[in-house]
Amino acid sequence: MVTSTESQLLTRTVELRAQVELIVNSTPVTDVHTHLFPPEFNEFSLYGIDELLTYHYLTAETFRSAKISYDEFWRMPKTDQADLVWKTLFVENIPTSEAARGIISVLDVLGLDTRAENLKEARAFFASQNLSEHIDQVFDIARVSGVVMTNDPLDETEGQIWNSDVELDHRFRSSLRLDRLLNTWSRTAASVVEQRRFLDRWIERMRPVYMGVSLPANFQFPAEDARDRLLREVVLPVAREHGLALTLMVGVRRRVNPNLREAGDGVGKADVTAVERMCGEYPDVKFLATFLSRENQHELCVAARKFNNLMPFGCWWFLNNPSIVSEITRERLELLGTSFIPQHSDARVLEQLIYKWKHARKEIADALCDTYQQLLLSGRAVTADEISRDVNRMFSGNCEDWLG
Ligand code: RAT
Ligand code: ZN
Repeated sequence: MVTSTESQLLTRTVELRAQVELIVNSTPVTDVHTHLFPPEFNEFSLYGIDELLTYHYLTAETFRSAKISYDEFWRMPKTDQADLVWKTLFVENIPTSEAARGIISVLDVLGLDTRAENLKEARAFFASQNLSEHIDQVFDIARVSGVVMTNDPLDETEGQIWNSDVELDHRFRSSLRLDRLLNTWSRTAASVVEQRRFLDRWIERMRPVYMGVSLPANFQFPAEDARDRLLREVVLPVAREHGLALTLMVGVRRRVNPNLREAGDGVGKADVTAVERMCGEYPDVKFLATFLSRENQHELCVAARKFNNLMPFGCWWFLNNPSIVSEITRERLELLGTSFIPQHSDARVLEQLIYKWKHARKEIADALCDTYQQLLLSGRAVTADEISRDVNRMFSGNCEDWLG
């Protein structure tokens, strides 16, 4: 039981640990990068057991154990795919991977059978939910105060929804994804003036909290290519004019195995100095950065020490495993204090918020406990108030500073 008052020095390990866990588990978080959408976005708004099980992290794992060809799998209806994923990863095997354990955490929190032979009970549960109440419940359980969506106005269906004057639930904020603009060279045929107008128009329409792009492992800045020209002549000036941060997600190798479809992307070690140079050349632009390769994490911390317009965020995609989240969070605390955003969920399906934040909070709490414990051994105790200040900064303060 936690007995200390907010301002009392926590000099005993048991009390310190209890306070850190209490605070980390109860502090609301702003989720700075997701692929979630509110119900007004129709087929983009994903929830329920079939969507959870056909998440691309799990389809990739299923192909490693199920005896099925790619074509056969993709020809199946979604419910059959979900049945196969369940049978393969949860019945015939123990769900040890992070993505598989995530499903267990979700089922458990929602009071569903984690050892079920089939999906009957889970399907009935999700079918009986009122979507808007269910969204409230999930946000509440995950203690997520708001999420940033990933919005691509060049997607025809999404563009139409935006053009229909959709009213957004305030918990879903938008971000303008620039992958097609910056990574698909055909669009670069348009003039700089047209490209700027395009961005201005969508910024006006969507009111994004940042512009974002995922970049390949071989990303360079400066570079002799169309992306460099677009960054310098279109994106960075627009970011400056609108006071919008630019989010860089570096190190993805797209379609390493196209047979896996959405699950077919890989990772590559990138050059952090490219981001350093951009931060140095554009000191009046704020950058959020995350790298996909574990090998880039230390260099990213060092770059952030050199450029205070650079905010490292999240343990992205293949890094979102407890052992790596723990390692990266500890490294960041040691090099950056609390001036970073420890995690984003990257959730695509609503209920993933539950497990991604539950698992992340555990690693963040453990890392913070050890940090304060070491500080105590060095001669400085902390209070519950001070812990709250740190956690609020990491869970929402740093983010809001960058999103403006
Ligand atoms: O983590 C993922 O779900 C990836 O497929 C990507 O969406 C990645 O997060 C991205 O935003 O490009
Ligand atoms: Zn993403």
